[in-house]
Amino acid sequence: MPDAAVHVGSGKVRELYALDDDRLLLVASDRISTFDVVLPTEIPDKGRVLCGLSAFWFARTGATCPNHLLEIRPDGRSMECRRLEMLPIECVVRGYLAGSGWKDYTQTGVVCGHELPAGLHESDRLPEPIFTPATKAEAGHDENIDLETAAGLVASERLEQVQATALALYEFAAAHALERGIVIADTKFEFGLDADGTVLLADEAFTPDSSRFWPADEYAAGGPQPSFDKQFVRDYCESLGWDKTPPGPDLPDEVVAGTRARYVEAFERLTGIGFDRYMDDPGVVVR
Ligand code: PZK
Repeated sequence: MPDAAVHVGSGKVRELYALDDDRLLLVASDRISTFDVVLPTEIPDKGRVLCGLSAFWFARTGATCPNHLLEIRPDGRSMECRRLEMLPIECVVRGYLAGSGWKDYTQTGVVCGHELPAGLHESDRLPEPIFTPATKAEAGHDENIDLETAAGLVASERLEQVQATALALYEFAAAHALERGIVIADTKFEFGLDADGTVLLADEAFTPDSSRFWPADEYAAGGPQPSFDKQFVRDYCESLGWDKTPPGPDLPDEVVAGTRARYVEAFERLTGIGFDRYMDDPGVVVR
């Protein structure tokens, strides 16, 4: 009998288990967070959508960068992956000016050392995508850092390599998504090294939890954009006047159903695969 999986870590909405010395199991739950708080109500199949999307992108970007995916379990939410030595930086690519990028720009005109043109507005598309690394905070928010600081954490040759890889991955996925009506405004990657020192893409990739997905048909720069996946949840929470400190509110059935439908819609648009087919046979996304 194989050894039991040993729990080795928890994220806000994911769990990590060790299978053996070389393999981990990354399990995507149906938990949802908003305004940095995990809510008491789950969104059915959210974890399956995110796991399936990650696997879809891993299968289609393997030529640009090898990745940690070994297989998806039949439950559709658990990914067996290679155990790597993770690089100690978050590799963020921004194609649009939002979140902390917009905040840094308003204060200094600079984002992670990139001097951007004057006069940009919130959510503007950038002249070209920029690589904006961040530290991995144990608690609280990741902190944006410039390339020199990042090079002190991973060595400058390694940084050049992951920067070029991250930009290439973003360009590929953002173009694919835009053809299907979704703007990927920005995205976060994590990379790790295998025993040979090869860089692999790890964690999740191009999911709505690791990226900002915006509906392309509603895109209008000059202010914040609606979230493709979480907007019903945000609107409901705002309508309550909740102060955004834990505990978060329970979600009513119609908000749960509407949000589940948006996750499924993102999956089906991006993959071109019916979500029911994925539920039947999760391997369908990697073939
Ligand atoms: C790894 N995390 C993030 C924390 C989660 C996820 N392939 C890998 N090898 C070694 N370590 C990791 C990975 C990956 N991916 C990922 N932390 C370590 C994390 C908590 C829960 F689901």
